[in-house]
Amino acid sequence: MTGKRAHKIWDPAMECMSRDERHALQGRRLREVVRRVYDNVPVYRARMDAKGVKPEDIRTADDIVLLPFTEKTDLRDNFPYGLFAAPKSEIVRIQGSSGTTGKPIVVGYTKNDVDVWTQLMARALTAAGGGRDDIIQVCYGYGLFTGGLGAHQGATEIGAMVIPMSSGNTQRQIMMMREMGATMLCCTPSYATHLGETIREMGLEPGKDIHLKAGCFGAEPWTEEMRQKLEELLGIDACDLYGLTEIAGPGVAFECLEKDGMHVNEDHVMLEIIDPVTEKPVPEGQSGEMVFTTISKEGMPMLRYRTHDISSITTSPCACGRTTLRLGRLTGRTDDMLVIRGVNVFPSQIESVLVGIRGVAPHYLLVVDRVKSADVLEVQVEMTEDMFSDTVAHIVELEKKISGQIKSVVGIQAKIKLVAPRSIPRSEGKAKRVIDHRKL
Ligand code: DLL
Repeated sequence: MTGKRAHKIWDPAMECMSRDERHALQGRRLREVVRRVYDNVPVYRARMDAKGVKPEDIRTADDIVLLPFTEKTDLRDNFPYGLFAAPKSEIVRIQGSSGTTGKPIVVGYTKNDVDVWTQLMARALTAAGGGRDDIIQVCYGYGLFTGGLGAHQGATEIGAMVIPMSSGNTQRQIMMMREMGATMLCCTPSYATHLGETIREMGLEPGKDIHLKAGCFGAEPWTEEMRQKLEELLGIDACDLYGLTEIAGPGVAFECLEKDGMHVNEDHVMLEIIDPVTEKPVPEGQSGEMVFTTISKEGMPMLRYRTHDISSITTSPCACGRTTLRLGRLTGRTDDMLVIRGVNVFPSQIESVLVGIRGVAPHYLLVVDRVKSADVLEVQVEMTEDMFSDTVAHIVELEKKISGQIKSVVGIQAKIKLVAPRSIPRSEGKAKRVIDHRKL
């Protein structure tokens, strides 16, 4: 949907303050957080000592560059409590993420941390048009994963009616959405697509049987093409939502209805974009690795956390009136990048090709293998029902078209395998888009 609504802002004082004022606030908060971790977390103290940096060296927000980086391995190595900066008696919540291998990572929140996170999500839901008259269905998973509880807390804060469905059981989700008259949806974009398709297959019509107006979708990469598909499928405004367990959970950054980049909650986090190799900042507008520092967290603050997520920022004003930095759509993670025959390929590049092609559905899987020491990429993509019953000649033609477009966008030849509708497994949470046999 392109029609813009009037912009609502949850906390205008913080979201619309001048950039100079915010920079000063960041400096004050950064000084406090650095002092806190230096005094309470031996790992940070040792890192800062090794770099010859003392808390008193941090005077303004610009001094952030003096601080050491933190990596996901630091969370694993210090599992479970090693990075906590507050006594356990002050921690009221644990959240975590399983990651792909080994030990989980856990993060501890004080009461104040939960309140701040709630505010961040209240801002995000308000920016997507949410308010007290809304009925918000949360189908992010509840539990250690931050999606469910994060969206739930924010929705409660704005006074909406929350339907805490958690993930899974698509038929029941749709029944509740219809009967309760849900107006907003929170889940991963891949699951939203699955919900939308199932709604259509059940013969239900958005606008008539389903009354969603907007959704806050995140937790995995998605493309502009996928947004358009989702907006058409469900008749909604689909807003991007970003976050990660280590920093807060969902709400670190969010889109407003301008849908022109995600506003970063800079009064609580500082964002740097660096070249992942040189570790130096890249100019505004250029892509690089996102590095976050939490400046108000008490339980487990993070200094210069290397997310491995890739994006760019702009400080240009947004029509909504917020003055915060905006993040471009995430193009992927440095560790998601596939190197195929020496060419860097992001799954999102392939998604943007596939979603724009008639005859295929937005469900795909990239299978990478090494055959006789050469890398081979197979793109499995589902055909739509009409295509599935079309002639073999048309299917072959479609394969050629997809392969040609992938070649022109990413520069490599991929083998295209058109598969039957609904044959690629659906995910209730984050979609799995890549199987790399070279790594297995
Ligand atoms: O995915 C938190 C979240 C929940 C965000 C619900 C948005 C909505 P983790 O499980 O720790 O936390 O995974 C964080 O997911 O580093 C990104 O790689 C990816 N990610 C999160 N949001 C987006 C997004 C949650 N909007 C990791 N676009 C991050 C692209 C995203 N990738």
